[in-house]
Amino acid sequence: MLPQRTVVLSILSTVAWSFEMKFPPSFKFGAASSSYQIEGGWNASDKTPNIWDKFTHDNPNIIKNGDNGDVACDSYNLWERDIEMASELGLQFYRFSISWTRLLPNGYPNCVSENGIRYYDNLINGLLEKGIEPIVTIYHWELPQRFQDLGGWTNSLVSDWLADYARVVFSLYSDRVKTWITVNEPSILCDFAYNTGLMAPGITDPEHAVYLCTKNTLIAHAKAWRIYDREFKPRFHGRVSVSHHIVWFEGKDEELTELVHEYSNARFTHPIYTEVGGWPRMFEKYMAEKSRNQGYTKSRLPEFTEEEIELCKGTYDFFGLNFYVARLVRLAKPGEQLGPFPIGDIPELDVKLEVSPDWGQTKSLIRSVYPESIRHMLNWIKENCGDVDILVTENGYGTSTTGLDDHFRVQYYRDYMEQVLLAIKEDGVNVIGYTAWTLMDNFEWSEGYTVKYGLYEVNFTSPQRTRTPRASAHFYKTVIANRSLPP
Ligand code: LGS
Repeated sequence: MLPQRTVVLSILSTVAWSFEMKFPPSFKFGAASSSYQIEGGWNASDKTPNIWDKFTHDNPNIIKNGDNGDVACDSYNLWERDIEMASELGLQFYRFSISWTRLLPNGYPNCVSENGIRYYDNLINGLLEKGIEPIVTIYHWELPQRFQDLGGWTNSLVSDWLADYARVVFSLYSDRVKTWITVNEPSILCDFAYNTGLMAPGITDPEHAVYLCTKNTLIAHAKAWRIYDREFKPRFHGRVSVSHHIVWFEGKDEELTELVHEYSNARFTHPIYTEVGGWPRMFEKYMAEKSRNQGYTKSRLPEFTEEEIELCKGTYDFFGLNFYVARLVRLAKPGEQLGPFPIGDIPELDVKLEVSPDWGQTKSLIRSVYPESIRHMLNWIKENCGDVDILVTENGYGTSTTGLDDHFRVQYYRDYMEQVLLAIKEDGVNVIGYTAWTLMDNFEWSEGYTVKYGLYEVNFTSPQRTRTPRASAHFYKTVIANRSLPP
């Protein structure tokens, strides 16, 4: 038995600690997924192929093991189990996405699938019955293939295609869904799909397509946001934003680091969250000069008209942050080999990206484990995007290790959430919630099923796609129940 004094001291320190480590009462905890990564049912009912269906079927060599999302976690059939898991964890919200061609088989708003409507109705209603708020991502990278055949995100018409689709989604579900994400990670969407070609549709055009995509995703988001703002917000009082994938950069050369921030992050945030709008200035100037030196008459970065600048400005009700990556920045040495963007380096800026030996390292694409970086990032948003409500819409740890004892993921969640808490308590950043990526192992894009992020392990060899909670699921459940972190 412990001496009485020790017991009293230990109780006191636990009380003091849990008080300090307590999240504010309004703070919400959730988990996320996306349709292509979990649903399967790729050709069920009247659904037509999207770009990921075609990309995986045509390019098994790009995806690890030639995997695809044809069946994935089979959430098309197992959605009730997904709700049960969300409920077991005590989630306050579940962020999932809608598959465009499951809802609109020909992509256009004039033909809505009854089965598609029903599938998402069931999911939304099932969550609400368990007291879990549905947060819906309208576009998590699954463009109807027929639109890709017309140029996809490089065709400026895409903003109207997305806006029309968004209006259908808002009309169907706004009575029950109050938080919306228009586009998931425009930066990863454009930089991977149109620059490096690692994601569907696999286009490798770092000079032009990537910037057309950048502009078009911003306009598409802005049109969808304005549709909600004008036609739905007065009745349903919800909130709409983007989920931005933002990378934390550090470097000795401050000006270069700022340019890298503008190129990677502010290219997508500056047009939306600043009062002046348009492209971040240093990056805009850099592109104009570089393009001139390359012999182009015009900058490779497409211009915004005054009207477009106004269209995009202020189109947010909160800031959605997907956060995973930190990098050190330095100028490449003459003749130094640069890795492909954005996994390795940034050839457009002649910049080398590295992971500091002071940070934790992983073998995954993300490479860095640096919990303080999320706090830096939250402060960067506050300083650069205004004192806005921030919802962490994704954060998590991917590994090729299987098994239920994922103590490294428990540590990761604990340490990153601690930094979120410090940003709230010490720095006064308005972080309103945290979303774990992800509820269960799923199809991790070009990594196929080899990289696992799940709170629940999924057995992909069993036809039942059995889901089993990992140590991290038990941990997250306790955090949510106590609304506080362990030491
Ligand atoms: O599965 C995705 C998760 C996992 O890791 C999810 O669908 C995406 O929204 C999100 O992008 N996710 C993710 N991101 C890590 C991105 C690594 C990019 C490396 C860039 C290095 C500079």
